[in-house]
Amino acid sequence: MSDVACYTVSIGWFGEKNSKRELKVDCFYAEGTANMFLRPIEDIKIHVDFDEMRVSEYLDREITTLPKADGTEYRLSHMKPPLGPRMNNKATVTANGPGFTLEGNTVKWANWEFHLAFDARVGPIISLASIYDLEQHKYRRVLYRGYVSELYIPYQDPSEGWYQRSFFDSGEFGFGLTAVPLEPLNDCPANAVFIDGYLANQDGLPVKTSNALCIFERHAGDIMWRHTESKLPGDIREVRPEVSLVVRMVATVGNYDYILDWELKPSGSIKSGVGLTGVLAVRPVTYTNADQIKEEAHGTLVAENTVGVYHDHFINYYLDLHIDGDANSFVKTNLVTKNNTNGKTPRKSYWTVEKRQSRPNLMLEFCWELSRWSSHWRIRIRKPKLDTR
Ligand SMILES: [Cu+2]
Repeated sequence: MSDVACYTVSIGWFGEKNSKRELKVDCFYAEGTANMFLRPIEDIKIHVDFDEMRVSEYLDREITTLPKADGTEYRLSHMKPPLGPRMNNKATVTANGPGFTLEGNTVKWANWEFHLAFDARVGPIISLASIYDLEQHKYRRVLYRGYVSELYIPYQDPSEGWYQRSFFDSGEFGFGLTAVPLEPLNDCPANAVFIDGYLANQDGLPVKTSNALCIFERHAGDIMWRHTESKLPGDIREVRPEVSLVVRMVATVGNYDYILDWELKPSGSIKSGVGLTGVLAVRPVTYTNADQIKEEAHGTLVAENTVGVYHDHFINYYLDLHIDGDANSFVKTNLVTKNNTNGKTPRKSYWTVEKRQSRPNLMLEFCWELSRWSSHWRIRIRKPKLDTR
């Protein structure tokens, strides 16, 4: 019994005329683990009337299955090798040097290993990204190849001089070709390491872009994972700080500056982001005040005689994921509401998840759309197609 911990939960209201000051008691079995929430003692129903201070309902005639304690421990101090106290240090190396190593174009940091390339068209390419599995003692592939494959920017002014303004910032200008030298301390933090980029010009001669890429550890003060357990004796508090490795490049395409970030996290996830900054492409107009606009302006009056023209930025990603090999598929989940009218339970509706699986072995192209003037994000997933190369 000393390993059993219980707490009270509210019982809800399902239309009863007279309800009591009653609570339900849920119990857990903490034997062999501190993760008691993974060992619920299900199917024992205990209701307590708090006005009368007595158990008002008790039912234990159901068969109870108790999930095993193995593999549920989260306290580093209680984990066996190769997990255990040292695991945390792998992600927080920072005191001496950059915390990662660079051999040729291979980056090793914490439990990650990946190849970094600089391409004339798409800029940074992350490939062969693998994460070290401490239990299996080997690297496991996560991403075969990933990059921003294209940006499509159609402006929405059909008038003369503007109707043809639809840009492919990668294909027409080239993210690598428009990469600009990164400024230490401003474009990248003090702990960043810079890498020069080399491309071939039209005569085949090498052209150098100094500080084209930077790599740095990000300690943003965030929490990767935490839990406090106060229902067990001697409060447990486990916290892992979020530390990640960022690869950054900036492409200045005309008036726009794109900040391309690839962020690798010790949890095994990869976060990619494109930051949009720079200056606006504007159209001069005769108006000085929005009240003077009578016909369609195809934009927003942002200053006297100045319209910021409506447009989108469609950001396309090439993501060839190889999570533990190439037998991957993409599953899209939707929430579906279900009505529950069988009378077996007081609960009348709930939602469930419907999953749709795409073809296996696919290459995904994601498309992020950012509508500049509506602060509105959408994610579209193109019909998957096989990578034939
Ligand atoms: Cu824009």
